[in-house]
Amino acid sequence: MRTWPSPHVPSIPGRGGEVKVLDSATGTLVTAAEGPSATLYVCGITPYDATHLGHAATYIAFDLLHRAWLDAGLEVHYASNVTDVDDPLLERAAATGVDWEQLAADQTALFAEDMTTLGVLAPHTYLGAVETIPTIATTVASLLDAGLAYRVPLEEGAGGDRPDLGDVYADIQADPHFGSVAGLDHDETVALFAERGGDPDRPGKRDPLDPALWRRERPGEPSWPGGVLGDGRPGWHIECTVIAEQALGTSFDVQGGGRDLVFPHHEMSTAHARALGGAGARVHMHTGMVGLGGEKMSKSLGNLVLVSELRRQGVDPMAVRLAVLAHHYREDWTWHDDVLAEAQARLARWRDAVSGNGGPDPDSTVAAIRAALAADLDAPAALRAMDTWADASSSVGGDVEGAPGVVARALDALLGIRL
Ligand code: 5CA
Ligand code: ZN
Repeated sequence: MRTWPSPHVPSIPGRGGEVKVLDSATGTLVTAAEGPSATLYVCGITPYDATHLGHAATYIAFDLLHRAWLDAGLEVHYASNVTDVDDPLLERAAATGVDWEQLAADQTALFAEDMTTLGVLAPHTYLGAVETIPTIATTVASLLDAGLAYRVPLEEGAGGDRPDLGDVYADIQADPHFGSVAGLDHDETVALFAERGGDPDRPGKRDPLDPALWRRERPGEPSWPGGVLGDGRPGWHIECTVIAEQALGTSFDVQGGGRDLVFPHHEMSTAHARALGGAGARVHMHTGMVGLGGEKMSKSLGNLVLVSELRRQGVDPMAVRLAVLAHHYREDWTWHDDVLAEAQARLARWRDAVSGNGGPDPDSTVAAIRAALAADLDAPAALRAMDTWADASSSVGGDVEGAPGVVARALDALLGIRL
């Protein structure tokens, strides 16, 4: 999958400290990566209705982590995926009468444009589900061989010319550590599983929570050769397990996404990683949900504000980024016009403050921004530090020559805000 061009990260004097983040699996503050390298997997989009502000907020949050790691001198490997075939994408294409591949291609391209304008560093490995199908099929076959997965008989009409080969499901009871990510009890999880794309009532499953690894061909659905599995397409969770493993190895530092992915997606993809003999992510990070009009902003509800629509209206993408950064990444918050207006005013104040040659001493401001980011990516505190510098610059001025350039480069490198 072609990625977007990464923005340039200016080099700034000094070095940031070790980055600590809240591990949502344990609820504790942990070192995000021990170094000297850092590995990050962030779940990518399912390409329809992209890019709404909830998506933007999630990718900007992990972009802060990426930038803080670079500033601390770590060598970062960032991987992500595009779920370019899955039930919700096919359902949307069918409902709107468009070709599913065209929908996925158009929305993936739009997402890349949005990420570019928002100044998000591109992943180093960026893989679509479709292009990864051969590896996923081999992996699922290996889980069947190991007795960690099983076949479920198909309904009448499914399975093409090999209806005897069923769908394949993972056996979660075989995993003693199942539950390590979300920490929910079994009954809570069954309800969530049904709500978030799972099929607890499918006859023939050993446990209602067992997730699909391979779905055999169905009339009207796309399918690909699956070798011993029979033609079909991959399940969602195994897609991320395989792509993360291919890019980063069987164990890596951080897996991230929005909080709606904690269960089932990250619970299941981590369980699959263990079934394959790895550990998956050492740290799990989840962003809060951005809402609109009192509800989570979501494609299924249709209450969306799209980044591309704001761009079309002439809104500066840096104001959108600043509006997102005014909220801590773990916070749930609501998008409304005031949030954008405040960010636009702030951006104008900052631009004004860096327009001269001199200003207040920048060093303590850069140090405060670095410290805020190292402490669980506290972007709002970083913005307040810059506000303090900008206020001082406007009210009392300052005589440090080149100070505006220093703070502007630090904002660009650390927060991705280009003034
Ligand atoms: N393709 C899968 C992940 S493998 C997927 O969840 N795609 S998505 O397009 O539905 O979401 C992409 C990312 O945006 C996910 O990390 C999701 O948790 C996050 N996200 C979706 N809605 C919101 C929201 N309202 N607020 C914050 N993040 C959100
Ligand atoms: Zn994922």
